[in-house]
Amino acid sequence: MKLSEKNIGLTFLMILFLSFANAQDKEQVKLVHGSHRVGKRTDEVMQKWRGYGLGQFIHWGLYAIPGGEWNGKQYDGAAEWIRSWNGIPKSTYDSLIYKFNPVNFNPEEWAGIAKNMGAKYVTITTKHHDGFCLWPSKYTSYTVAKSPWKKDVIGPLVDAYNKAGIDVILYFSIMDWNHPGWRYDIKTKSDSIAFEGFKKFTRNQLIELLTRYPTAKGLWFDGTWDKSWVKQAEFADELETEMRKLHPGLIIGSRFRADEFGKRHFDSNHVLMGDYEQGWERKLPNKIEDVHGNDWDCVMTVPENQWGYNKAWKGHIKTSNELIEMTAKAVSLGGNFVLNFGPKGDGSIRDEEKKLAAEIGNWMKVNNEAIYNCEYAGLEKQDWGYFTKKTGADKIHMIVCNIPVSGAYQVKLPAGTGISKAYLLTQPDERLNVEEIQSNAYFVHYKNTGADKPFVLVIETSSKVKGSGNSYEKAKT
Ligand code: FHN
Repeated sequence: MKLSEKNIGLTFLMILFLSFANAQDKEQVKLVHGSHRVGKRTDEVMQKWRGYGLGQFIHWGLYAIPGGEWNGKQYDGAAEWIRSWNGIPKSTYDSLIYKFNPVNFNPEEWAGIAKNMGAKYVTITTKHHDGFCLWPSKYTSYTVAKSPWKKDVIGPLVDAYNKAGIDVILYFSIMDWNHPGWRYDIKTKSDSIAFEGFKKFTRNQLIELLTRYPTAKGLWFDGTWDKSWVKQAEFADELETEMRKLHPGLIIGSRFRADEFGKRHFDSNHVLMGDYEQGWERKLPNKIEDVHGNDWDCVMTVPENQWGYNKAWKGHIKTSNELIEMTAKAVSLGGNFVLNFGPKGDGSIRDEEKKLAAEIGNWMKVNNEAIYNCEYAGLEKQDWGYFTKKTGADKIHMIVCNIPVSGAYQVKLPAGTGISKAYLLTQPDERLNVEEIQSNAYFVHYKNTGADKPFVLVIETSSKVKGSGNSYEKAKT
């Protein structure tokens, strides 16, 4: 009797389990061109990428020549989109190629500015939406080779940045306004024929880039949102496989391809497509749940939305303190922060950007310990700023962006963990007073009245001896 009761119980549990598994199964969409992997990449190249913390973005191309202005009129949108404006005929824009002669272009100087800022990687536009190539591509005449400049721009930049110890990622826009085969959608037979030609051209250019610049660590795709490209799940999937084979370790973000149901960034089973999430443009996540356990980077402009050089920056211009805080926030949530620069048409970098880079660099020189090779610390966010944790160590950084007037910095630790030491990053020999205020909650005391920039406190943690410390009674409510 007892046994049969047990059997009934077991059968019931089995049915419950099977129907649960079945329900789970049903939710899974069968995909041929979905994500290639569940979970993060663990190889060395990707681990290095994860530890960069801070990067630089470069938007440079023909659009830098008008700099957001045409015949004395200001274009309202982002300067690199000026070709799409009715106020400027397309052919007139395209003939800017005959004016591309950046006599002040100095790749070593650009790399020096990035290095001094503390950037560990750079993402450079090889070709933006206008289709103009900064390398002498064999597959189009719309390149630097046909400009008065005549020379490759990408090669010298890759060399200069690599020499400065900075890894290079190549930005590539799939959307190409200059190519006759580009379509926003494919509606007719002739669209289809034209787009087939465009696909071959795109493949050729990508293989060309990877072959010419073998030290590049990855490709940063853009202009992939139009229906024409979204419909190319099979082609894009095969191309991704081909590129990865040609260039082992290649890093590709979530913008490159859609699955066969047209889902972008995340496939129809909500799995990230590519090696990191590329959707954080001009915005940051607020909490760790927002990034779903994935790698990600945030790309950010200095004004509200200008990537290419715009003579007249309008609206709010971010300060170095804001950008440092964004870097801290990005790293505290397991991402990288990438700050955009839009060099001028003559190849020089505008003074405002140089100044910001220098200010961020001054901060990074003192505090980079809290940014490089750091990750999400797993602690509850506090109002004074951001926690980052050195990967593989028990050292936690507190990047202070809002100084509490009390001089008391709250920290909540997991049960069984205590603070063994607390100090200012710049004064490791002077211990700060740590006070336990509740179960697992502490104040680190540091009275600072003069800081005009974020600063870093460090706590070292260790396991607590059981039964040590005060006992706290929970409120009965
Ligand atoms: O349209 C572009 C824009 O010009 C710029 O290149 C940014 C950089 O992330 N990407 C596109 C918009 O997502």
